[in-house]
Amino acid sequence: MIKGFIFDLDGVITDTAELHYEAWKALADEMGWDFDYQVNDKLRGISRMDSIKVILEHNNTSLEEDRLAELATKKNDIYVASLENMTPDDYLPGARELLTHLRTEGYNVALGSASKNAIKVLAQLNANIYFDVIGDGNSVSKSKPAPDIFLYGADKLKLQPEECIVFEDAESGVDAAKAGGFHSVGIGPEERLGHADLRFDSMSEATLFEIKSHFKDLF
Ligand code: G16
Ligand code: MG
Repeated sequence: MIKGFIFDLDGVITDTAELHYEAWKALADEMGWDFDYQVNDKLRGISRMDSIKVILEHNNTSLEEDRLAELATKKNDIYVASLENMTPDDYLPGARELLTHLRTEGYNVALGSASKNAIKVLAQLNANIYFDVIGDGNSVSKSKPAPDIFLYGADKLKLQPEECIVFEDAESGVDAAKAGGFHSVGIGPEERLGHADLRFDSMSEATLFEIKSHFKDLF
């Protein structure tokens, strides 16, 4: 029986991919690295340090761990500054409606994000009210595709993985949900999320009615 929902943040509740792109692009330009939207898409759901490694690999370059951390911090400063412009108008269409519906129906809801800036993003959106538990990039050490962040959320909600549905926009996020024994809903294209139990092109289609219709034996 489904009792809880665990939401990824970036790409599910709000679209920060563009802000991450702009911050990585500014760093890449300064460093003379090649970086485009295709590379940016590979960074979906993965941690900041893993992201910079993907960018370096794409450029056939390597750097010492200390220097990597320094540059990742530089990118993060640019990203965090850009969050100042985020407002409650920046939910992805349909996200706030679904969160509100889950609240009124009394479901348990957790955040399961890889971001260390999740608290800041939730504050900008005024979204704290929708979550019983916040799991972010500071809650666990192993990032997606490891299931740890979702297991953390379920544990804090006092639920078993099979009692929860995870919402994800990243391939590695659906992998993580599956590895942990959760039901999964993918938000995005078939090429990226074809392995999710249920998939929608966007959050505006992800209504509680549609979810209940698909997982009908579990409600
Ligand atoms: C998000 C983004 C990733 C980003 C990661 C870490 O994960 O999708 O692109 O690299 O957070 O973010 P930060 O640098 O803010 O710690 P999620 O899991 O919310 O999609
Ligand atoms: Mg995401």
